[in-house]
Amino acid sequence: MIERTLVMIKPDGVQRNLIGKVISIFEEKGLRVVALKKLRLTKDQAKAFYIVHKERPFYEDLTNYMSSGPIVAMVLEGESAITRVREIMGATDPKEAKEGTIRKLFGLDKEKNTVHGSDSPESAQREIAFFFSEQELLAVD
Ligand code: 3AN
Repeated sequence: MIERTLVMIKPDGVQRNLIGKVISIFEEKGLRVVALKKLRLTKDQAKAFYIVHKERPFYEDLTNYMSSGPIVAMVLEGESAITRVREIMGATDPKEAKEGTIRKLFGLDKEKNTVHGSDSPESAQREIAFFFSEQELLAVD
């Protein structure tokens, strides 16, 4: 099934000039960019985005980090895009990520792991709407 998913290049990726490299990896695997923007989240926006993690011990650090510098948010589309993107990103901890995954290649630690991808169809729908209006989602034809 053709799906859409929300990907972020986190502050460590933007700061190290990896925007193009990360997008290339997704494009080479057949995913297509249907929306794209660079922005900086406020602390409150980061807290809202990660609200499902509010009870986790790393919530405060994670939301401080995600609001510490610019990020790139994008919507990717493709066959089974939600699971494909998560496979291409690799495990949360770069030390555990498989060879060739984005987090293995570029991730620094569990927090500065370069990319985010939605973990379910429900998350994808919520996260896409968090960043983009309907008019900003341009279907690939
Ligand atoms: P993933 O992004 O792989 O789905 P989640 O959903 O478990 O990982 O965690 C959400 C985000 O919280 C991760 N992307 C990661 O940056 C951060 N995170 C998860 N576990 C930790 C941890 N133990 N310490 C610091 N940050 C963490």
